[in-house]
Amino acid sequence: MLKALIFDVDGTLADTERDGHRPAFNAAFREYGLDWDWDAPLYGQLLAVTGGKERMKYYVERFRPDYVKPAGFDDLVAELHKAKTRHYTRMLAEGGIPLRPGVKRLLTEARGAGLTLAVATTTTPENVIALLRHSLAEDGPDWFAVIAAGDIVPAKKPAPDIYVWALEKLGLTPDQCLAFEDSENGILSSRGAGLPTVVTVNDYTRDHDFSGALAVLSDLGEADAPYQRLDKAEPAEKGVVDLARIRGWMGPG
Ligand code: XBP
Ligand code: MG
Repeated sequence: MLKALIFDVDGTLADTERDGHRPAFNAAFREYGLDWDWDAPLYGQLLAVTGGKERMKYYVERFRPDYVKPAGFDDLVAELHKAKTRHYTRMLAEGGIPLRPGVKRLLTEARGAGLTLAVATTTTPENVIALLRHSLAEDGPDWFAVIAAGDIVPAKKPAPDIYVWALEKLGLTPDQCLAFEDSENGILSSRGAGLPTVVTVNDYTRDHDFSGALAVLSDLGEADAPYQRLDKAEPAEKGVVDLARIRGWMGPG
């Protein structure tokens, strides 16, 4: 029986990457006098690596052979990442990034029906709290029984560890939960933990491989703007993702 919904954050709850994390990284780079500047297409390539610190190191290795790493490069990356988190959370506090269609509607319905809500994400905990507070509701973080985020597991997505950690905290088995993801790294992680997974794509992830998804959708849909199902040519399914539809997909259990 379905007991909990577990949400990825970046790209799933909100389109945070292109106009949120990316400019926050760039602001941190400027603050530290670096000539690093990540435009939107480059950022799409950098998203191959999850985790901000890991992404900066990947950028240097893959795209900046000219950059001479200083002694204590890992410390510099950690400092840059702190600055980036500060810029990102400030942008959210200034009212930056709305939730994706259908997210608040589904969270509200699930809460009302007594389902447990959780988060499983690679991003830093402060970022999750700021997004939930500023884009969902002042008490948004309290809607979630478990927030699994950031460095609490060393192996980030696509490793299943963050979902396994969330399941342990919830005290639930994978078949009692449904995960929501937006990316290939995300579904590799959730499916690796054995979770049925619904995918809502975005511009960065539309062409990813979502093998094993329960459904691949444009978004969660609103009554006046239904989702489109992308993983099946027919039937041309449309609608809103609500608990009735989820139970239809998952079976009686
Ligand atoms: C999210 C990420 C994160 C964010 C940046 O992936 O990859 O790295 O881009 O967050 P997912 P931090 O949606 O699959 O969890 O800079 O806080 O790491
Ligand atoms: Mg994501």
